[in-house]
Amino acid sequence: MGRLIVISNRVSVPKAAGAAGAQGGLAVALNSALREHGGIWFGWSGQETEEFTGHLDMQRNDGVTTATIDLEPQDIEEYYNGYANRTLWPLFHYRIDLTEYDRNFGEGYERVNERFADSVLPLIESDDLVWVHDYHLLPLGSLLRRKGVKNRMGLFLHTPWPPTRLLVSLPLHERLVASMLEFDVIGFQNVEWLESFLHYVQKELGLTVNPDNSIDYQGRRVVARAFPIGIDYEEFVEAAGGAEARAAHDRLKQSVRGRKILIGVDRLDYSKGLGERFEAYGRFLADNPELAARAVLLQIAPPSREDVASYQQIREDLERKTGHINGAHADVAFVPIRYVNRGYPRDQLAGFYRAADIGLVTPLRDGMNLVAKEYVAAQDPEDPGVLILSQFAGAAHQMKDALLVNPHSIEHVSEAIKRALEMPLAERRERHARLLASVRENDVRRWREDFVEALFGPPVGPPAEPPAMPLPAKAGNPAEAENPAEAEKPTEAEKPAQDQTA
Ligand code: ADQ
Repeated sequence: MGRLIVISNRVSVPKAAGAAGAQGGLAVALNSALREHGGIWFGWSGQETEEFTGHLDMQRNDGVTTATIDLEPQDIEEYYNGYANRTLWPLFHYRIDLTEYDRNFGEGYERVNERFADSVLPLIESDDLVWVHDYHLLPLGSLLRRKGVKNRMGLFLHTPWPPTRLLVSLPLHERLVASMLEFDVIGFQNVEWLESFLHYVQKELGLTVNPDNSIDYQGRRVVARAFPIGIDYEEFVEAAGGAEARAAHDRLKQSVRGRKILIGVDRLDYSKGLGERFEAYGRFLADNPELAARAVLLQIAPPSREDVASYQQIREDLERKTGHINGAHADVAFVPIRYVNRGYPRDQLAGFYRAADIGLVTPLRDGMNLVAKEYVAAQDPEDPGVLILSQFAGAAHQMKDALLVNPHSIEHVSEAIKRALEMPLAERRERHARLLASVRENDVRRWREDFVEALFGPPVGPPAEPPAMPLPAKAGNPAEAENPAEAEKPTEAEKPAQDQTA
């Protein structure tokens, strides 16, 4: 059995033995996969160097080997702050209004992907499985193929995949997506993003999608599938029952003096819908003065990507909105929104979740959203809180027993808050039991086992049919890839598809 080579933008070096609980769920899952299969986790160190040397910093901690490289300031600006976070991130979250198309970003993105490929190449042995993560590294498979890598390679996208009509606004989109087809397995969070991808592949690249959603491309078969990510359920439930969590729970409960608690926990990102959430809470306060006096919203939102202007703007916007709502509804002994810009250790977070009567998870668009799953896992099953979840979070596909809301409608969210606060215990228990069963079953172990199994794959045979049309090496002209006949056909999105998330 081959080793696993995990490649992602950043690498989470395992903490020393005994401190493993301090890591995030995804890092824990990938580290446990690496321990099981052996292998290496490769990525950017997060550090700057004056001139790129390709020097690999290899470390071994707690049974896992990591290899990291440093990047030049220009790389960080154009690849990370630029193409990844100012072009692809907003575009993939349907925000073409925030998407910046700068040629230098595109060049920096390709340059850094090339640097990743050159640096990781010597680490890959002949029967290793290569597992690449996320939107930072979409062309990496193709660059590795060009350098002679014949291994099975997979890509998992943590974000949504946008509708074709939005994606075509990206210059050289055909080239980017065609490069992804050098992977053997392409994984998405749910069937909605998968269908958007398959629609694009048919309509813009003129390729045929087989009934099992595989794509035959240049003599190989590419598997495209939904692999919904989960949390480390065991670890989280254990954390929620520990002393740290109990202390955090009690501290929060005492501080609100019998009021109901609503909690939001999100990176400070415009995709998380925090502004709309605050407005909805303001509406709830205005429309329900009696209930309002008995509730408090705790919003925990650590800043992220602070070098990008749109992230500075959201921070200012939220500070203004909090001030406005608190100004209108606070009195001398009570502030309706507690807005906290910092991170907390996972066990404390688990305690806060457990203390909260409502989990308010209302992103405008989210690949999955693990906070929704953490909130459910942390509840007391005898007296659980209610999850209010955006219908536009990937998690909504699996969590139909939440109160699903349209986060753009402040009335809808405000009414859901009222309904959650008044929900009888029996209904809360029933909904929670079903949500919990799904969170437990679809945990992060299952996610990575399913993906690794698909990556092992059946022996790759010849494709059923030759590719529908060869792709131009550099598809710069959209008209070249247009195939009107394909556009007329029913798309995969219109056919019943197997939803892995069901
Ligand atoms: P994110 O956009 O970061 O991830 P999410 O899935 O919500 O979003 O994960 C956030 C994680 O950070 C959670 O585990 C949460 O507990 C933690 N976190 C958030 N705020 C915190 C705080 N103040 N203190 C401590 N921890 C905090 C991307 C995609 C998602 C997808 C994940 C995983 O955008 O859609 O679910 O990857 O694939």
